[in-house]
Amino acid sequence: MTDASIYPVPAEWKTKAKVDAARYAQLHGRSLADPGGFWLEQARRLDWIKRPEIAGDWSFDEKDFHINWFADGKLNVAANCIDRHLATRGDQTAIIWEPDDPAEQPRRYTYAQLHKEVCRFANVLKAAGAKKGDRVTIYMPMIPEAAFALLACARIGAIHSVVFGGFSPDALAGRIQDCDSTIVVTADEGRRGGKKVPLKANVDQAAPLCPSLEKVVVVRATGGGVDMEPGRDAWYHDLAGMVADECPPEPMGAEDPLFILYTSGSTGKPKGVLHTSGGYLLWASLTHEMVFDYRPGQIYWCAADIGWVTGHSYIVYGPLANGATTLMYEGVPNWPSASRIWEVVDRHQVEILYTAPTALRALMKEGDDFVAKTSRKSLKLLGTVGEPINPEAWRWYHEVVGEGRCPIVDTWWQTETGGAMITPLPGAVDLKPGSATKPFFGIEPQLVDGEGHLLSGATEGNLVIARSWPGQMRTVWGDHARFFQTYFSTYPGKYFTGDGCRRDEDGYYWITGRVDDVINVSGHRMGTAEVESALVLHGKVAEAAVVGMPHDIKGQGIYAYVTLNANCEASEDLRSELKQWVRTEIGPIATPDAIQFAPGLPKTRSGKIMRRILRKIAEGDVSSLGDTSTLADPSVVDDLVANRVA
Ligand code: 6R9
Repeated sequence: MTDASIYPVPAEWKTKAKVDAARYAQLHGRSLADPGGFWLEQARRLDWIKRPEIAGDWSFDEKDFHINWFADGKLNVAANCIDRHLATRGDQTAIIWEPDDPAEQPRRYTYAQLHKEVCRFANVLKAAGAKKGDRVTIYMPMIPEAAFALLACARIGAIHSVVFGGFSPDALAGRIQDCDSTIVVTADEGRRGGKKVPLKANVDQAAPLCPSLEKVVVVRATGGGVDMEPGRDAWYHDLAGMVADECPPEPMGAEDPLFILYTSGSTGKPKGVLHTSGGYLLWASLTHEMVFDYRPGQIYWCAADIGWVTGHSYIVYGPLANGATTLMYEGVPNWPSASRIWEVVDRHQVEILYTAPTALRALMKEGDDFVAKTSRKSLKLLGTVGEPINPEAWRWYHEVVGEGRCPIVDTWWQTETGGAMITPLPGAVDLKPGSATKPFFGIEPQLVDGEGHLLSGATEGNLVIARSWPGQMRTVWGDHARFFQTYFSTYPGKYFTGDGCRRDEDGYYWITGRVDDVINVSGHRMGTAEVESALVLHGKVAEAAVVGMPHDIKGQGIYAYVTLNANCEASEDLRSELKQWVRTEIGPIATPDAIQFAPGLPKTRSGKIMRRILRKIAEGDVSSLGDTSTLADPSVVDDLVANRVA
C-alpha cells in the first residue's frame, strides 16, 4: 500500500466530527470488553415504554441457539420515529419527496404532518383487518405513502414485508404466500425514468395464487386506470376519508417482529429475513448517526429503493429515529439526464449522499460534464453501499463529485445485519479506496479458511462475525432450521457472511465478493439457483447453470449456460426469448446478460455441476481451468470454451 492510496481524515473532520480516532478506539474497545454495559447505555438513545435491563442474550451454538437483545424492553418503533420528535421538531421537515419528473414539484412533510399521515394509514390498515403480528405486503413505488405504510405497520405491530416494485407477479406471489400476508398495499402504477410500472395489474395477477390474501389497498399515484375487484380491493383515499388521524402506538416487546424482507441465498427460494423491533431500531439509528455524522437540520439523501434493506434502514428507520430530514427519490440516476442526481443535490441542498457503486459507474461513463455543470457545494459527506467499489469509481466520486472535500464512507453490510457493520466513521478513520475499513462498535470480524481455522494478521479468507450485535436478523420466516443451517453451521459458533475478505497490514477489511452461489448485480443480490429455476421452467430448457461474469457497470452480470431439450434448436430468437422469459418470471434485474447454449455441462461423476469451471469460462479466463480430470465427460469443456459468448 503506497501513501498515495491513503486519504487521511480532513483536518476539520478531526476536530468537528462526533467520533475521532481516539474515541473510536475507546468506544470500539469498550463495546467488546463490556458489551452489556455498552449496549444498555446505547439503548438510552431510544424512547422506551419500558427501558430494558438486559442487553444481549445469545448463543450461536447449535445446542442452545438463540439471539435476543433488550428482551425485557418495550417500545414502539413508529413512536420512536415520529411521536417523540413532535415536541421539539414538529414543524421540521421529516421527509422531502423528489418526484420522477423534475418538472413536477417536490413534496415535504413535517414531523407533525408525518404523524397524521402515519396514524391515518395505520387506521386504514386496522379497518382492513390488520392486527398485531399480521403480515402486510407492501408493493409500492418510491412515493411518501410507501414510508407511511411501513411506519403504519410498525405503529400497530403488523409485520411488513416490502417487495421491490421491480419484481414480477410470480415473485410477488411467492413472497405473499411464504408469509401468508392478509393485506397487500400497492399503488395504481409506479414511475421510474419516465416509464410506468403496472403495480396494481401485477397484484391482480399474483392475487389468485395467494389464498391468505384478503384485502388490497391501492394508493392513487399516477391516476392510471386499474381494475378494482369488489370486496377485495379498496382505494386508500376512500378508506382514509373514513378514519381518524390519531392512532395510539401499540406497545411492542423489543423482540417482537418488525419486518420480513426477502433476500436471495444459495438455494432457489428467497429467504424471509426477519428483524425485530428494539435491536434493529437501535442499530439503524446508531449507525445512521455515527457513520454519517448526522446532525439535526442536515438534508440527508439515501438514493436507494425502499424495496431493499438499505431503504428500510437508511431512508426510513435510522434517519427518522434520529429526527433527520430524509430525502426520498422516486426516479432513476440517469433520467432525464446523467445530471439528475447532482441537480437533486442542488435543488434540496443535500449535505450527505449515500448511493451504490453501480450508479456511480454508470454516471462516470457519461463523462464529467454532467457533474461539472452542477454546484454540489452543499455536499459534505458521501457514502456507498451494495458491492465492492472499484478504486477508479471511488476516486471519481471523491475528486469529481465531492471535489476532494468530502470523505467517502464505504459501508459493508447485508440484509441480515440490519445496518452497517464494517465502515469508516468519517472523523476517525483514514480512507483507502475500495476498503470498507474498520468494524463498527460491537462488531468482531474474523477471517477463517475453508476448514474454519482462524487466520490472523494480513491475510485473506471467509468473513465471519464472532459475536451477536443488536441489528442481527433473528430467523428465516417460517424456517428457523434454515436460519441456523445457512449462517451458523459452516463455521460453528460464528455467523458466516457468505463474503470473502482480505485484511491488510493496517487491519483494514477489503470485501472481495460472495463466496457462495450468490451474484451481485448492480448491488442487488441474485441467487444463481433462482435464475436456473426460472430457466428450466421454459418448455425447451432441459438444464441450466448460472454464474456471475465481470460487468463494467453492474459489477457482475448474469451468465447462463443452457442445455436444450432433444430436438429443440438453438437460435438467436430463442436466446432473446429466454432472456425475456427470466425477466417475466423474476423481474428485470434477473435478466441474463449472456446465454450460452451448451450441449452438456461439466459434471462430476456424482452429477454435481462444476461451477468453478463455468465461472472461469464466463470470465474469459480459459487458460487456468484447473483440474478437469474428475469430470464425467471432460470433452464438454472444449465445447464450452469454443462456444463462449463474448
Ligand atoms: C446492504 C446490502 C449484501 C451483500 C454483501 C456483500 C455486498 C454490500 C458492500 C458489499 C463490498 C460494500 N456488499 N455492501 N460488498 N463493499 N460496501 O447491500 O445488503 O442486498 O443483502 O447485500 O452485498 O457481498 O454480502 P444486501
